[in-house]
Amino acid sequence: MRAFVGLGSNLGDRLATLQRAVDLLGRRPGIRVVRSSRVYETAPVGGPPQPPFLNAVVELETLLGPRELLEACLGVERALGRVRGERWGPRTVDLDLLTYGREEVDEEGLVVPHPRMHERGFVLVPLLELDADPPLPGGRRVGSLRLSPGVLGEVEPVAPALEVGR
Ligand code: X6L
Ligand code: MG
Ligand code: MG
Repeated sequence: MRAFVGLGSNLGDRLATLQRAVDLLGRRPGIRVVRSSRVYETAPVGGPPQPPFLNAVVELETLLGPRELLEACLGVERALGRVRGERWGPRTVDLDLLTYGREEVDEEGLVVPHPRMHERGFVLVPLLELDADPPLPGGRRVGSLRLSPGVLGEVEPVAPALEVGR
């Protein structure tokens, strides 16, 4: 199955952390990282005042089901030393399962497509680099989103795509 995962970091060496996350994800059984978006610096949205993020999106080919893929993402977060503190607070690394094919999943702790993804420039901008017509919550299409002003701003490419398959 084709899936998209959003990556974010706003603590430590953010770019090195995102690259390590891609490396670790691609080493898990049943996951191949197909390609990455460029890396964007983005203003923090929600939560306390906190440093700017680096965000990217990767496209995966996976043999795993959505729950197993979520567990793999959480495993990578733990391997990179993520400590969960305040809700929406700063984090070393965050891996969010955005979409899993065109499947809709709504289970405890696992909602796909990610219910807020279409409102967030730090997800949409890198995702649209990889897929001009991505699955969105509620069967929405990109062309029919009415994005509030600013959603696509405060998102600047700062580095090329993360390396895949190393
Ligand atoms: C009102 C209330 C409007 C809350 C928005 C939006 C809360 C996004 C949390 C919100 C609200 C989030 C990242 C981030 C976070 C990230 C950037 C979240 C969870 N993660 N900002 N904020 N990049 N730029 O990866 O997404 S915390
Ligand atoms: Mg997140
Ligand atoms: Mg998360």
